[in-house]
Amino acid sequence: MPIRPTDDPTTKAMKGINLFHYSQSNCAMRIRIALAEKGLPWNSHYINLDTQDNLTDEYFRIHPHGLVPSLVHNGEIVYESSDILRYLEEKYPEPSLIPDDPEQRAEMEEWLDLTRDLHIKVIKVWVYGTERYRSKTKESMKEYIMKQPNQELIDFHKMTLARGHIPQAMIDEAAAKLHALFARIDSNLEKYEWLVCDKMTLADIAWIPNYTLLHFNNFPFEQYPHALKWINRFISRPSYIAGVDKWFDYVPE
Ligand SMILES: N[C@@H](CCC(=O)N[C@@H](CS)C(=O)NCC(=O)O)C(=O)O
Repeated sequence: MPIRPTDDPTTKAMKGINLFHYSQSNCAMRIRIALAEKGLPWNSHYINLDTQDNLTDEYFRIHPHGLVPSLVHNGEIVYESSDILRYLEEKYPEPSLIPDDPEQRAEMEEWLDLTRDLHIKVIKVWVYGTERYRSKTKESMKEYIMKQPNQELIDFHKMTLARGHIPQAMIDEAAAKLHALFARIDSNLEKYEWLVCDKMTLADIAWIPNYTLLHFNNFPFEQYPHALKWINRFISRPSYIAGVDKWFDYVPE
């Protein structure tokens, strides 16, 4: 179980489920959806990425890279959205969000790992690249470089600030990977009702927020009709409304 050891008395004293999150983070959406699917009450700790709330010393005591989401559950810290999903499943196994069949379970794990491994290289590169978006300024980048230990993230944000932004070849490569992934998702959904079997699992919860993010940039989901049916079914679920839609209207204090 990926628990981050801590001696910090404030963190250790936190009771219940405490989620550190940001409204529009796709990584945070998956945790809010899972909590809603499991019907678990939780305390919201809003980390406003627009004002770099993630770079405070206080938040680094929880997340070693100052990213969202992170979870403090009865004083135990867990970060990385796929690990938080696994943690919640272990602590709160009902209703079950894992397949009964071991091969399908292995595939679910693969989808969880993929969303972690591809977050910067594929999802972020394509989203930021297609709209030439920057979430940092040259000024805010100075503080980011000083505090962020994750070199891949520093390099990514620096690239978005460079004159040519993200090179087109990288964006094209990310697009090709996304198409391959959604073709695979589509073919799975031709066989099953959900991504790895006929039951909703953590794989579905991990991947639906990638749809949320990509569709704002007009990723051509119409090419994947089985995936589109799954998307339409998912986005009308109460867990999606509570975990995603509701937070788009959130105004930080
Ligand atoms: N693989 C991590 C990625 C976390 C991540 O990159 N979160 C983004 C929001 S989706 C973030 O906190 N960005 C702030 C930054 O880059 O400074 C996870 O799934 O938890």
